[in-house]
Amino acid sequence: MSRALLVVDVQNDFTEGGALAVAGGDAVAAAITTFLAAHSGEYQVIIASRDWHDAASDNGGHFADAPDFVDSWPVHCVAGTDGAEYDPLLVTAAVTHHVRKGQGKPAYSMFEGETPEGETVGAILSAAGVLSADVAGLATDHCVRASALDAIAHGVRVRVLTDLVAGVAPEPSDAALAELVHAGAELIESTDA
Ligand code: VGL
Ligand code: ZN
Repeated sequence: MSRALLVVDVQNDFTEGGALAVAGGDAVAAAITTFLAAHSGEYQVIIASRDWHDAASDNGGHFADAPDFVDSWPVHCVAGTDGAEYDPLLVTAAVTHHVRKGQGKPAYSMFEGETPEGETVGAILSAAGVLSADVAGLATDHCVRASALDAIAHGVRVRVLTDLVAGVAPEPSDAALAELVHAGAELIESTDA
């Protein structure tokens, strides 16, 4: 049975000091690196995504001067900028597929993105015969939520590694985890993975 690890948006703009910093983002980046050092061999596919928005565009209303932090946001993860790069605390050597999403439009799920070769996450999982996926990254209440829901919809068994995610806001993050459980995901600590 093939397994996948989905590493969502561990980028400079979502970690401490970034344009849309998530509290605990640096710690999540470092903890995913530690987890990968011990467990990368257990995954046939390791997909990392990056939010990758257009410069000089509001990206379909995703950027706003007065953001509501629900549907609109300060400028973040502009393609080619340092903010869009992986946080250096995340060691990406074991990543098998790099996906970008959000060019010119909001795209919370990594399933909306594609590799430089144009492969989607769904196609990668199907081609590898992946039946189960573990999910980690940022932010719990937005891109982790959307990516995990899409993984469930794709038909794979999903586990959220709860110590390897962090959210923008506590209540929506708790609600997102509850929603994922309702949708069929399992919540586990990475030490139990
Ligand atoms: C994200 C807000 C805006 C995320 C992306 O990666 O969770 N959040 N764009
Ligand atoms: Zn974004």
